[in-house]
Amino acid sequence: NLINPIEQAQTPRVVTPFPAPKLMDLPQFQGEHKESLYWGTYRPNVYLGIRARTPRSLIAGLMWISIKDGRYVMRHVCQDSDELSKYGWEQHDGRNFGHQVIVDQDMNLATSFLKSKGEDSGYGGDWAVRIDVQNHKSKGKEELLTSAHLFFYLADEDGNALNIGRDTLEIHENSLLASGSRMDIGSWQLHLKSQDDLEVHYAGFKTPHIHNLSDLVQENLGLQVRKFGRLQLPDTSDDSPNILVFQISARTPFRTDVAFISGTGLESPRLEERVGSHTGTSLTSQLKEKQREFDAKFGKSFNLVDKLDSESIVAGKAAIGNLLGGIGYFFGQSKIAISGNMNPGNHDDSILYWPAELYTAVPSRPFFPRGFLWDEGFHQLLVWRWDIHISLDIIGHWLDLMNIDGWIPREQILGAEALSKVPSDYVVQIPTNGNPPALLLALNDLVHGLKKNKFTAAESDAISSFLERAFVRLEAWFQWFNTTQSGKEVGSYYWHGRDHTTTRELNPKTLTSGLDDYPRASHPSEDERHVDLRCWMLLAADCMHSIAELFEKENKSGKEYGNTVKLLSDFEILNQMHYDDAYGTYLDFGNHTEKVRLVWKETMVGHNYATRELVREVLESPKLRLVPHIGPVSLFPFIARIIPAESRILEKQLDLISNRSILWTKFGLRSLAKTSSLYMKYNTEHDAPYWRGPIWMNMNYMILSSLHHYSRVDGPYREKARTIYEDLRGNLIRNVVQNYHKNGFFREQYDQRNGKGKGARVFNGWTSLVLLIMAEAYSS
Ligand code: 6A9
Repeated sequence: NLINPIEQAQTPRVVTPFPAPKLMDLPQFQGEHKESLYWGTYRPNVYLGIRARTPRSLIAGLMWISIKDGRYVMRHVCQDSDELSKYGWEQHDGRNFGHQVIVDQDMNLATSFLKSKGEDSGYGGDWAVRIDVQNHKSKGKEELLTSAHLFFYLADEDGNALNIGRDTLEIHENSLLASGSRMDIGSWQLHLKSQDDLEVHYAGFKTPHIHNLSDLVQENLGLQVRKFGRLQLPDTSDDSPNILVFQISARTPFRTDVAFISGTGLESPRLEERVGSHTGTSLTSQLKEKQREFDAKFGKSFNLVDKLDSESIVAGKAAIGNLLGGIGYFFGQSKIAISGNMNPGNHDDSILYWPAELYTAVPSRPFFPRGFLWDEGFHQLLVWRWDIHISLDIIGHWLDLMNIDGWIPREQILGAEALSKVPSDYVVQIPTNGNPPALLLALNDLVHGLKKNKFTAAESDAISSFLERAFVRLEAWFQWFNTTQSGKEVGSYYWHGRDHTTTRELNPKTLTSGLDDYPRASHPSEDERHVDLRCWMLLAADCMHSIAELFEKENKSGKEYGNTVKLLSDFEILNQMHYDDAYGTYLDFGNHTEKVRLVWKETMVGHNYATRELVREVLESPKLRLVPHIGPVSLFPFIARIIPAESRILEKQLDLISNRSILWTKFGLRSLAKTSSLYMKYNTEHDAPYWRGPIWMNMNYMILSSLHHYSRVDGPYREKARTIYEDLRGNLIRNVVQNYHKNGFFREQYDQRNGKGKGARVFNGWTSLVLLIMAEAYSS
């Protein structure tokens, strides 16, 4: 996607791509690799959605009818308000296979996905979907529930016309549902097979607005009900439809297989054989085989045997299954703020980033089905242990989103489907704002793995050539942080972009840090020093140094990184800048007062109206000082392992972590000390505490990882670290696993008072790190 020079002259700098060869153009991402990842369940925002990794794909998906309060409702897009008691990929290998279980009131649906490449297959191979439908009880609802209606659709984002199979009503004689042809894969056919007594109806539509598919089907069906009193698609179509929806109705229980076959020779006698091998008993045995392979690979990758009970292992499989099954492919353009007020929700002007692809895992299918920069770093800690090539592909996509300044937008809202989930105030990305370079956590693991010869030859080659090409981008990324986020003093940093004008927030948020409302200095200023960012910079410098070493780039830049590492890991300087002896921990520094509160004020609007609003009252002038809030931020030097093993400060940190009145709970560590003045405080009238108490898995994982480290290096506090490590590990696993089995889901955070999951449901982003905790897999 090179921009021609004339266009480039007019392109604002902020939307100019970083001028270096793209990672995704590396040979390792072409050819067989690319083809092997072509089709997949890459639409995590719907309960079951398939597409190819191409900007305008043929997409497939599933809807079904459920009954709520005596009314028919359509299920399609993952929505919390659907109140499904369970859904998610209990197994998924990120490539060719997945098995999802869905429980919607009395209905149980299981959806399996299988992909394979045969001799005759078109580009990307063939795939099959199996849907099993059962009723598990039907108290008094017998009549409504003994039959079920599924809607399987195909839609061509490119607008290509799809052909309807010869006669869907005679599906048992002729399994063909639809056919067509595309540039990418050639001719294709969709077949449906079932042993059960099914009825199939269809509707065809021509429209470019594919993200509204649920409405389209619902309206069409509603019309049929009103006109003819039947819940049945009309068996008619617009001319040259690019969307075909097939209604599959049957008495429960039933099973149906859908096979997508592509390539030449679709008219040949082999076709029937190919359909056969993607459906029925042949599909059953292939799915069983894939299931076994998944289990074996799970065992090999995470090695949990003897460590844990079977309940934990089931949850561990769901952790990786859902993370991999949640990987999506997106295409579109971010909106970027260019001028004026840089605060969220207050953007007069925005421009579009270049059209870009993103292959990424997502934090949560129903709530946040899109890419988030720092979340992805944590996701990759799991993914690289499962499949290095998928992981490099994901990290490569992210690094290719870097602009000429070395900036990567934090939240990626690409394409109409993604956009439809985000309130307009939150769409625009601010190019002066950062987000932790957590992708380096994963890259750092890979670099160390390379040095220790942990990978196969093919993996090592892939990682090396990746790092070699990534290096200039990583340098630019480092420079972006080092120049735009630096503080007044050498070796100090702060998250730029906090709002110093707001009068509403009890403590102005720091969305950039990823820890949103975790309290910082009460009055944002240029004098701030954020201890977490300082430690991220150490990690970044250290990672750059290791990569430079690897390629013997012992030149200027390699040395500079070495010097930065020295500076940022200097214990004395760290202590001078951030240590508070009274609290025995590390703290932010800034213009701060503890004496703030929210109060209701009446303000006049014009002459007649008075409105009441909650505003901040400052009861004492702030002054430059250490900011006495204790939480994960205070523990970053511990996380970064800067503290020497024999230091008394290490003992103090361990005491802080294990202190029940401060951070410790039976369910994990709080995100803010119980003793903090802002513990569990609302930030505005509507902004409930988020990182002000509840337990978050990513921070707990990082702290646990360091406890593990200090329990293995010699020193006077080794035993102490070991005991705390084991207790914390046990608490985290027990609570997440119990919640999973009781409520069916992983959650965004856990209540520090009773362990209950809260925030977004189906949060299989970094909460999945519980699997690495089970496996005791940490960075070296
Ligand atoms: C706002 C409102 C439906 C918040 O997991 C993604 C991020 C993390 O990166 C961040 O550290 N989450 C954490 O503090 C979720 C953020 C969602 C922002 C979307 C739009 C949506 O209303």
